[in-house]
Amino acid sequence: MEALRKSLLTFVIVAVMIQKTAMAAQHVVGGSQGWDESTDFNSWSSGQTFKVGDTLAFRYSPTLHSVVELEGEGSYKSCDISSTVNSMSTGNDVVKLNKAGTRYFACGTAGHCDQGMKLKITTVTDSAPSNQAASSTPTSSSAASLRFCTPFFAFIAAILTIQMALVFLL
Ligand SMILES: [Cu+2]
Repeated sequence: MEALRKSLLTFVIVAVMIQKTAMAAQHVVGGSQGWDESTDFNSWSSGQTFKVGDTLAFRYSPTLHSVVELEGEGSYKSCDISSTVNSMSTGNDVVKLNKAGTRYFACGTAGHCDQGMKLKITTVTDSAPSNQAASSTPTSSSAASLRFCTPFFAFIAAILTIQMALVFLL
C-alpha cells in the first residue's frame, strides 16, 4: 500500500509540473546566440510571442555582461542605465512576465547598450490572439485551442486533486 501511495503521489507531482510547463513558455533571450553584443535582439523578439506567465532567460558570461531592467522608452532609446528598476548578474537570469505591457532591458556593462545590447519586449494576455478572428472567420483555430486549453487543464487538475485526496485517505 505504501508503494502504491508513493507511485500515485509521484504521478500527481509530475502531472502538475507538466501542466505548468505546457502553459508557460520560456524564451531564451537571443536564442542560441544568447545575451551578447553580436545578437540582433530586434529580429529575435519580432519572432516571439510573449504571453503573461512566460519567462525570459538571459544567458551570458557574468564576467562580461549583466542585465538591467530600464524604467521606460526614454532610457531604452538613450541607453540611460543610471536608474534602473532591477539588475541581475548571475549569468542565467530568469525574468517572469507577470503582466501585459512593455518592458525594457539592457546590459549594465559600460558601452554595451550602445552597441545594441538592449531588448524591448511587449507581453500580451493569453486571450489577445482572439482579436485577430474579427478580420477573418469568427473562430480561428488558434483562438479555439486557447479556449480549450484552460478548461482542459483545470479539469485534469481537479481529477488529480481528488485522486490525491483518495490516496491520503486510503
Ligand atoms: Cu554586455
